[in-house]
Amino acid sequence: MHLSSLGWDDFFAHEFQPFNSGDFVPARVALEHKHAYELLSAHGGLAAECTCRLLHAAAARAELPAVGDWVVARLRPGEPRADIHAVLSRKTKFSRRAPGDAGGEQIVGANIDTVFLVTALDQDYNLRRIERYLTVAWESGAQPVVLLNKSDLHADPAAARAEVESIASGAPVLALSAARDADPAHALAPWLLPGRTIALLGSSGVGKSTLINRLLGVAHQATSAMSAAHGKGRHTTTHRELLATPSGALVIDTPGLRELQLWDVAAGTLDETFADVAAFVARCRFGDCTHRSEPGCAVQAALDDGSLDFARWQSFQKLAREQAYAARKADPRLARENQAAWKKIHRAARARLRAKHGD
Ligand SMILES: Nc1nc2c(ncn2[C@@H]2O[C@H](COP(=O)(O)OP(=O)(O)OP(=O)(O)O)[C@@H](O)[C@H]2O)c(=O)[nH]1
Ligand SMILES: [Mg+2]
Ligand SMILES: [Zn+2]
Repeated sequence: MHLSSLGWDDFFAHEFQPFNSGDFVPARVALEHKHAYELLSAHGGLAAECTCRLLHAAAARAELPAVGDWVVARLRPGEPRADIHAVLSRKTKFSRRAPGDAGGEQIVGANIDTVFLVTALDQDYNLRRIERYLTVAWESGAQPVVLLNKSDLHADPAAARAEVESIASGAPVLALSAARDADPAHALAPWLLPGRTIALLGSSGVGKSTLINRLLGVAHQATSAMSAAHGKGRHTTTHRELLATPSGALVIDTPGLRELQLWDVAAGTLDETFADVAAFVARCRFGDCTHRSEPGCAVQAALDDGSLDFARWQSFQKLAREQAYAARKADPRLARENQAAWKKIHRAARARLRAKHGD
């Protein structure tokens, strides 16, 4: 297998330079088990593990290999096995806050060019969830494309598509049926290019694996028979896996995400997903407007005259709060500053109260 067909390019060749002298080879992570990996390389498929040194040097889980990563591997003589010595810098990464209380960064996929955000046009359909996915996608560096699957179950897929387009900030939106369309790969051809990496993300049961099988042309991935009663799949896919399509693109199937908590999303990213909201905020009279009751608040005005949808405004606020939370968690200094800022606000409020009551 040629490296360029696995997505290798000048960026990674440059990153690999320090390792060129030894008996190291570059390889790409195709499958991640608990403590083991399957790699694709010029030497074919390799079962691999991290060296103890790499395990100990990694300060956080996110520094260990994830699906889509390029790694520095050393072959074990006479075996289709390798040891992973290092992870090359990532061009892009799709992360979320790990489920549970620990809440560290979890890499869902690395070096992804395009992310297909898959929703189904059934009970799963939810504009607010699509906004959340788009926010994480813009942050990842990958190009988002929204796929509205199961168009066969919707009375007017074109209308749904128009509705999603109105909140998608320019990301392409397609309605399709992975199960019923004669050739679902046709509409996706602009992204299914040789050596390009595409990750499919979305809730369980929306049809990610069904679509991947159609793109591969074989039933490689298990798909679930849905229970018609509640329309939910049961996490049929359990591993993230990178697979090559006949067109030469590399697709990553992922288990359905139950929750997608933001991880370290830069402030500007929310403005990208919510360009319309950001434009209103910019027009408020006061720079520190809280958009509650200040005079000259453009947000309140837009909510009043209906030019800003209330649910969209709530969605923006919710994501902004979550972003602030993740940022505090990721940066203790910021957390302390934030605490100090709150203390100041509370002190000022108490002072105002005292002044009012004259004591
Ligand atoms: N009606 C209809 N059903 C579909 C379509 N695409 C997929 N399905 C069905 O939806 C169910 C779930 O599909 P999967 O491909 O397993 O879903 P998934 O997103 O991979 O789910 P997880 O692996 O659990 O994350 C299966 O029964 C599919 O047959 C479609 O276009 N139309
Ligand atoms: Mg699946
Ligand atoms: Zn305001």
